[in-house]
Amino acid sequence: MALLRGGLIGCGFFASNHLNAWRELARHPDGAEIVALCDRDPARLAAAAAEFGVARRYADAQAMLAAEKLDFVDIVTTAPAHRALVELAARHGVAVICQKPMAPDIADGRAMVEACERAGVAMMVHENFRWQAPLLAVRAVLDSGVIGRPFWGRVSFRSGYDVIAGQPYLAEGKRFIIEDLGVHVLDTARFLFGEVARLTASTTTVNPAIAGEDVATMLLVHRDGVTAVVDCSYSSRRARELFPEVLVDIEGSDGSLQLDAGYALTVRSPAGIEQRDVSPTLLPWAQVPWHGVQESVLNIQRHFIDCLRAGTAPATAGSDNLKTFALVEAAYGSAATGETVDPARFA
Ligand code: NAD
Ligand code: 89Y
Repeated sequence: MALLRGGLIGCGFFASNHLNAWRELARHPDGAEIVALCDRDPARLAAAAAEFGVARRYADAQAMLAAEKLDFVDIVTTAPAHRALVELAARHGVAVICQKPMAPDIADGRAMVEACERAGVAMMVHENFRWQAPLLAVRAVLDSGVIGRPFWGRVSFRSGYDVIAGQPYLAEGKRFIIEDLGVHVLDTARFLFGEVARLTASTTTVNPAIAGEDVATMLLVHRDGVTAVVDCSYSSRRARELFPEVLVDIEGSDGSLQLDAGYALTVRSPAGIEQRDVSPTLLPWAQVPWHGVQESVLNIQRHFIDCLRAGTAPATAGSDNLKTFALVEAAYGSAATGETVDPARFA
């Protein structure tokens, strides 16, 4: 079986994780390889090409798509560039992976999904947090039914890690934590508890050096009966720095589960109390503390290739991710007005 051929656009801070994962997937006969790279910054393009041994390089995505025979493009630029690049790929009939957040606003997101649907090309948003091993373990406990019907939950990300050092653009936008990180935590809430009927949010800015909000607390009433608190912060000076762990607490009709600091999963069910270490694998190219995120990058890219070969929709297809994006918009809307909102208003 031939490897699928991909072109990667955007060789910045996060792209090395995609490229390391692609390098791993190229070792599988039913995997994929990156045959061309694109970045408008020549130094970044040259560095990535040298590190990952990709000979074909482009400063312009249009030129890459015109010259290369690709099965997919992997877009790893920041959000302002996403719509134009997704639409370009759709015009060339090439499947797309687009990094999160899918766009600066949901109108652009809808246009991107429509463009791919019209062109008949697959589109996946690179929403990787739900592919982290500890969160997959939580989902498996829910699926097993041992804690019964969930009725309450909390999904929490609290950190003081300096993300601005690696991603300086995060300090500049009017929107910060909900758009950048909350999008993952809200998607995790959807992954665990399903769709949301009502959302209320409160935000604040603690760090004076950033333009957007760095603390957000959200109350989600899910359609299937779970009420969940979803909270995230980049201004938490806690005794133990947990970046980038997502903690989870769920109560159900027959038991409960907690995903605690250090990837410790505790499940209470009618059978008793079970404790397990659900730490992510430290892949050979990964670095602590990013290793759980890095493993999830490999997992989601493998999933995309499997779906492309099978002709099935990825779990975080563009149309699915619009529902997560609607929660982001609903959170900003609620925080601005103080009102509880139905995310369907934004979908
Ligand atoms: P970055 O600014 O470091 O890199 C982006 C690169 O894209 C730059 O080198 C820039 O020159 C290039 N670029 C921008 N527009 C282009 C265009 N039209 N054509 C060609 N090249 C272009 O950004 P980053 O920190 O690597 O983030 C990229 C994306 O990854 C963001 O959307 C961010 O939110 C996301 N991200 C995701 C995770 C995750 O876990 N899923 C983690 C970090 C970042
Ligand atoms: O950009 C963000 C992401 O997607 O995961 C963590 C991050 O790098 C900083 O918040």
